[in-house]
Amino acid sequence: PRPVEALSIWEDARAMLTKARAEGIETAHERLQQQTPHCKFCELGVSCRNCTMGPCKITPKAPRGVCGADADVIVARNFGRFVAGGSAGHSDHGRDLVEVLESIVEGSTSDYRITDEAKLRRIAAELGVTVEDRSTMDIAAELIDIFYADFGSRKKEVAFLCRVPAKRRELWDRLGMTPRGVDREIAEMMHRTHMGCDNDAPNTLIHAARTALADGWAGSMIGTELSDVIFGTPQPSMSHANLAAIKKDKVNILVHGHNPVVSEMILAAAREPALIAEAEAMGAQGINVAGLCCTGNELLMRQGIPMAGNHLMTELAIVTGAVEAVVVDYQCIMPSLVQIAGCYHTLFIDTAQKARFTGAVHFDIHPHNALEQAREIVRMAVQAYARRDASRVQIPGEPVNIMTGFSNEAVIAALGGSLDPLVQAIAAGDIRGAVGIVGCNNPKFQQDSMNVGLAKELIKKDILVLVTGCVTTAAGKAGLLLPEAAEQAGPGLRKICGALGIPPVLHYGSCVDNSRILQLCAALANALGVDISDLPVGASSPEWYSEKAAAIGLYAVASGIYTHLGHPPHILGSQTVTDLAVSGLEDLVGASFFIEPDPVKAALAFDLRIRAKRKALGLGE
Ligand code: NFS
Ligand code: SF4
Repeated sequence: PRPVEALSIWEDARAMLTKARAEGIETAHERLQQQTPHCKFCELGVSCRNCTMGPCKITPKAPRGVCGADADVIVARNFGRFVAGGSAGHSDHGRDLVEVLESIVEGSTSDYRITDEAKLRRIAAELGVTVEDRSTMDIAAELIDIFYADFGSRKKEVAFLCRVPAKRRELWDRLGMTPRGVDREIAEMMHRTHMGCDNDAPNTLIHAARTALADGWAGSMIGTELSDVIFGTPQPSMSHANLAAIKKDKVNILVHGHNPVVSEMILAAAREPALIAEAEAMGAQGINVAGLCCTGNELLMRQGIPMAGNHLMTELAIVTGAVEAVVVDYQCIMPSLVQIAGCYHTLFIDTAQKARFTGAVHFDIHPHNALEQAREIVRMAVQAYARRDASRVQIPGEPVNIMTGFSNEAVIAALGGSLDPLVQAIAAGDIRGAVGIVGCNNPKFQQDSMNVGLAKELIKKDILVLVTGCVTTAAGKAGLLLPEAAEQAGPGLRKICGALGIPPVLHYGSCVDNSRILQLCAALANALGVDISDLPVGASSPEWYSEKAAAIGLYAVASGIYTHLGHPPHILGSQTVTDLAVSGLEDLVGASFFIEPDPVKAALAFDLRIRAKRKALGLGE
């Protein structure tokens, strides 16, 4: 086996990997080795299983599948479906928030309520809904119709395109990239990639971009905005991160997955005095809810709960032996967690009909029964505390403090009510540009080496970094989400952070919250009267693994944002598709992908890009 030092940059991860090995517990790292070498054809994207004349794979001796599809067509189709999968994940999550809002309006739930009425009204007004002299519920009802329609087929474009700079919208119209409806674009992608439909790789990729844009500017954006309306818009607050977020003397419940709908209820139940008293009666010092992955991010942003870890920490968190329950909703939940939980007293509880795990305890949670079910879950976790084996508990290290809660609303408030000071700081060159570092862990990389390495390099160059998703915990554990981290930044960024008391790396939320970054870029472009592609900004997903990350990368590029990936998607088997991704898209949408596994070189590429964009805007380098 590979030394644990090679697998992760973190002491807490290394300690738990060592413990897992000693206890005979297998993790993603061992399974990666079993799967290596991967199938070359799948890796290059040149295998196809879209019909039963195949499966087919492209080789020099067999350059076409049975139907005649060549490498370009097969790679484009596979990538198109990959992006559709990611867009579906984010967007179905967004739809779940519309359903919760509908339950609130219909009065079929009292567990959820509208927390930020002002935001609801602001969004409604932005989308052309009359808000004067109307009740909040009335406005909400109309908003629900608008958002449901965004998933359908009757619209020419999704609602939030009103936020997009005019130049960009014209470009999308011209290219046939304007997203009309979330479900429509996803369904059309499935249609196009059936045998004998879209057999022109560039054309398929244009639709892949449209599908991704439906995610970023509709599905994800609806998810973010309605989560704020229902659970509150994030405001800066302090919390902490790493496995020491798990407390030795408390009942530990980890919430994992993506949607705040269930995890907010778990937290609410865990804060009820009656359940805390039950925990104390069991000899525990209370109940501790900590987060994993994006559900963790959602609760961290709004409720300040600590983060136990990101994607590659999810298995290792259970290995501490101190977790009573892992409560999951959906996405990025390794099925292996059921087996690992089974090696301890840990309960693995699934809560969504669309994400069931064989061997899990299932709770069918809906808006009308959510809090009651959450109480039952918390009670089970409290009882599990009695079964904890103290001799197997090992919680490594000390937690690292982090600052969280940077919604655009909070940033604008911190800037004194408008984006002008940010625009001025960019114009003056104190902040030379901004890069969003987002996405995952992947056992193919030393965990968080790229995520942290890139963030550090960028802030040195006076480039503000925004993080979401699993990069959050990485940046947090590295101490970068603290105002003190400004000492590691270049002089300009250090000055601005010092004046505002903010970190040089801002936590912007979960992965659907990348829509906050889109909105910020659009607002900056509108303020300057330019297109998003003219801004000195970039995006990166250094250690990405998921279909969702591919969708994010593609909507970033299609929105005009230069985007880095630490390793390529499965497209290298087609020269046409690869060329388009890494250069051809530049001519079409004013941005492209670049692939670079070295964080220092990636930072240099961003630096060059930002220099060029600043120069074109008439700003100093
Ligand atoms: Ni984003 Fe969040 Fe993490 Fe990657 Fe998964 S949790 S939606 S996909 S692994 S960042
Ligand atoms: Fe083979 Fe074409 Fe069928 Fe794909 S669609 S499996 S390339 S015959």
